[in-house]
Amino acid sequence: MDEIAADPSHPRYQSLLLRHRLEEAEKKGMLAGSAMIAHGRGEAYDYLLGEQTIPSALHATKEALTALKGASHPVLSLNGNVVALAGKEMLQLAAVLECPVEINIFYRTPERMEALLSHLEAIRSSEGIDVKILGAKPNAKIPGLEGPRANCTKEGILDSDVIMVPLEDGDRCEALVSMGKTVIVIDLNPLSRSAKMGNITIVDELTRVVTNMLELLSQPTHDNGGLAYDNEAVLTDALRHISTKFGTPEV
Ligand code: PTJ
Repeated sequence: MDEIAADPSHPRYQSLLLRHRLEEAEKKGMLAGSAMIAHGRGEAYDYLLGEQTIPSALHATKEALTALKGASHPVLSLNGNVVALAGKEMLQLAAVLECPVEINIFYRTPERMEALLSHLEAIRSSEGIDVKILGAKPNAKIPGLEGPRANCTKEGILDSDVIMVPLEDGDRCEALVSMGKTVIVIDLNPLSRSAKMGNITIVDELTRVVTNMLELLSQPTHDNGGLAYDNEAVLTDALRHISTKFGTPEV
């Protein structure tokens, strides 16, 4: 990271930090070829959202925590971007929720799986986080998907009742919903197929979501206080926020 990016007082510090994490992960062979494109699309939406957690996203985050806490077999699905941006925090979250994480990547190669697993294993041992990391030996398939992207583990994704899928591909999200799971999506694009398919969609930046979740879980109550949850309303609110950010156009 250059001098400007290393300075927390720099106005773009957070954005530069996340980019730096991706650059480092790229060097270690952890990322898909299109990882930077996906991140850039996320950045664009985040800019339009004002790089903040909007109230409807916090509402969805609380709903997601309620679902994860009430699940019999919750699991957190991790892809290359997620491990690069928030590998440590996802392991910490899984530890608090007492659930496994599963590496489940769209562009699956043995080399990438190895790089992601060893990166997470290193964090787990250096931080002393007691969490099961699944995905190394897939022994099941997600029904309705073709090829290596269908691979998963029975004890993790296949048998899960509630699954959190940050930055998920639309097809896979749809397949998981069709299996009857409660699918929690984290996606800055409220118009993506995953965002629309998910049962609970958090339209917010991944690292902010995980930070919020860890903070909420450290408090005595972290649910929505019985408020009804409507995922379509959450998506509509995010779009409204984006379209009104700069005020109403004059013409
Ligand atoms: O590691 P792999 O092989 O599983 O591949 C991972 C990527 C992300 C490359 C792959 O799933 C992909 O191509 O994803 P998409 O279809 O580009 O979708 C990514 C979505 O995540 C987009 O809608 C982005 O707006 C959104 N996004 C990107 N970065 C973030 C984000 N949402 C929340 N937080 C982010 N940091």
